Amino acid sequence: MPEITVTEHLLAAQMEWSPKATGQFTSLLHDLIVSAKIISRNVKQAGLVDILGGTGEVNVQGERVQKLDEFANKTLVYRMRTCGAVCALGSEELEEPLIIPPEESSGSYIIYFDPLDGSSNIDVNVSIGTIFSIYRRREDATEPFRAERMLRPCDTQVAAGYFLYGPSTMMVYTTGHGVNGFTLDPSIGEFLLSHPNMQIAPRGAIYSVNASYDRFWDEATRECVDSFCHPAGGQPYSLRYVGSLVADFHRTLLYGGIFMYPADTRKPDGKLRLMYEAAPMAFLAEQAGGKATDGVHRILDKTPLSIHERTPLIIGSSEDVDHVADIYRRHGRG
Ligand code: P6P
Repeated sequence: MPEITVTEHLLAAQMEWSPKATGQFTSLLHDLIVSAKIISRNVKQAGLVDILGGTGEVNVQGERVQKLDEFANKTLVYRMRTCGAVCALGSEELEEPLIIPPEESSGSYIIYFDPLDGSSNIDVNVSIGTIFSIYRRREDATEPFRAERMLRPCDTQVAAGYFLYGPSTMMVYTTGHGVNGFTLDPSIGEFLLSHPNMQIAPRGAIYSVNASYDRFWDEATRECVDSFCHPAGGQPYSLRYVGSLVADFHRTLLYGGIFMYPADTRKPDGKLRLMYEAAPMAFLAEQAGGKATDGVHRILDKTPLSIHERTPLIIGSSEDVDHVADIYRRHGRG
């Protein structure tokens, strides 16, 4: 099969689905891909450069900022500001959204990103990733964009995806017409189509949750988790947990099963952020035939009240996600 680059794949898809495309989205995706190639290069060198020292600072999430986090955020902010397609951006590393003045960009797109998710794993050489979610602004581009317009219904995403910095660097994304995976060929510096039309099996055999939080869960959540490791009938599921959402979700996308980050007594709204972690993964999951909820309610039916809003996340094979929702409803949720 001849190699197909991600740009060729996108252009072919636009010919089919968006013949009136202006090229803005292509420009945005190009700069996103260049950012990821730069971040990937630095991540691969993480053990060689004294980059592990961390900045000693703490970000808006109260998490220690690693220098790579800061580098990844600066790389993405610079390229999203200058690509000419973006009017506003939200980042895990920025307390406030960045509104790009009309004199700098007449862009029509809003982008959220987690520049380097799972960065606590950098020190131990475990896969980490960049997650992105893209919306299109609604009103006329000449009207100054207002920050409150960042709070979009999650089911209005026009694109979402992630870059996974693992043994190989991958890009997985959707524009609402299925999910496709591309693997970076370092010898030519191109992402090549390696996983066309990715689909999640309706049911899996792996569950993924930080089981050490058992003591903080409510009875319903304990019953959900227990139903996978001690099922009433059939084989127990295997437990796999990397602690890096991009890695745990990517495995769930490929192998099926379920990833859970439920609410608990310390984090009543869960830990993961809606706009740049849960919602993009939910878009991908549904496009691949899977499901994503907060335990009961569909993630894509949510509209945030703030850009860093958190949510519990139950995502993966449709039958496994439904199984969890049934247990929560039996305990009066929903
Ligand atoms: P815990 C990484 O910090 C992250 O935001 C996600 O990538 C990951 O799924 C989760 O937190 C892990 O959290 O509490 O299990 O360490």
